[in-house]
Amino acid sequence: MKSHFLLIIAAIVLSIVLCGGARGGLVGLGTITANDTANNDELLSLTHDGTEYVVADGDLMLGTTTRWYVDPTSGLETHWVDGDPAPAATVSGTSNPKVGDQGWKADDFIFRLDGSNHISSIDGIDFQETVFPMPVNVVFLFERGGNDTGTWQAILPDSSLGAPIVFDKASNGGPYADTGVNVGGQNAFGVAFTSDVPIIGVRITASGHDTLSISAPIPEPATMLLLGVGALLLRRRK
Ligand SMILES: [Ca+2]
Ligand SMILES: [Ca+2]
Ligand SMILES: [Ca+2]
Ligand SMILES: [Ca+2]
Repeated sequence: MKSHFLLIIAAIVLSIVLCGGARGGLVGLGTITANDTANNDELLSLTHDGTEYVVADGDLMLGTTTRWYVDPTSGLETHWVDGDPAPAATVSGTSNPKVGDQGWKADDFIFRLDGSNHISSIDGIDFQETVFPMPVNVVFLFERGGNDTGTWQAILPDSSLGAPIVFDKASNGGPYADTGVNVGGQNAFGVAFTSDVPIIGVRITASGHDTLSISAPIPEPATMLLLGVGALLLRRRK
């Protein structure tokens, strides 16, 4: 049992060392249970890769989501602090930046609350980042409508970014799956982002994208150890 465990560690460490960088993928996430009413919608559980994650059992953890724009004057990636006035739109083709649809509204399991959609919107701006308190290798996201295009990137333990992974609208063959939960006139669409190396978060560059909820599984103790070893190795390689 012990040597078996060590072999698994060795195999994972080797694959991380040999791997040039984070490789990931996006896969639709359609099997969920939720409270679905006219004015309040909330995730209760989801299934991914044969495992069920139940919110009430504490199977999922939340991160910290922030919204960003590229300042047209300085060219710098700039954090739009929740509550600050809206910057001028930096991306055309989507609606204006939304003051009220702040990052923290992605960091829960609520899709709609008391008649208002409960989203982090990157309408009119460049990207959104979510960072988790410990390394993970899969991230679950629900988006209103599944009708945006853009890229996902892993945020690695040394804060560098993985290669962009392009996604399309669900109606155009994109990876989102329709959960069937009606959130104020558009359904919640679910997607899982998987990585073959430990990541501490994700960047989503997709102006117009509205995150209802983003979460990740709380790793089992053995997995946590492996993710921790992998994260350390990734950091030391830099
Ligand atoms: Ca509903
Ligand atoms: Ca929410
Ligand atoms: Ca949308
Ligand atoms: Ca939007």
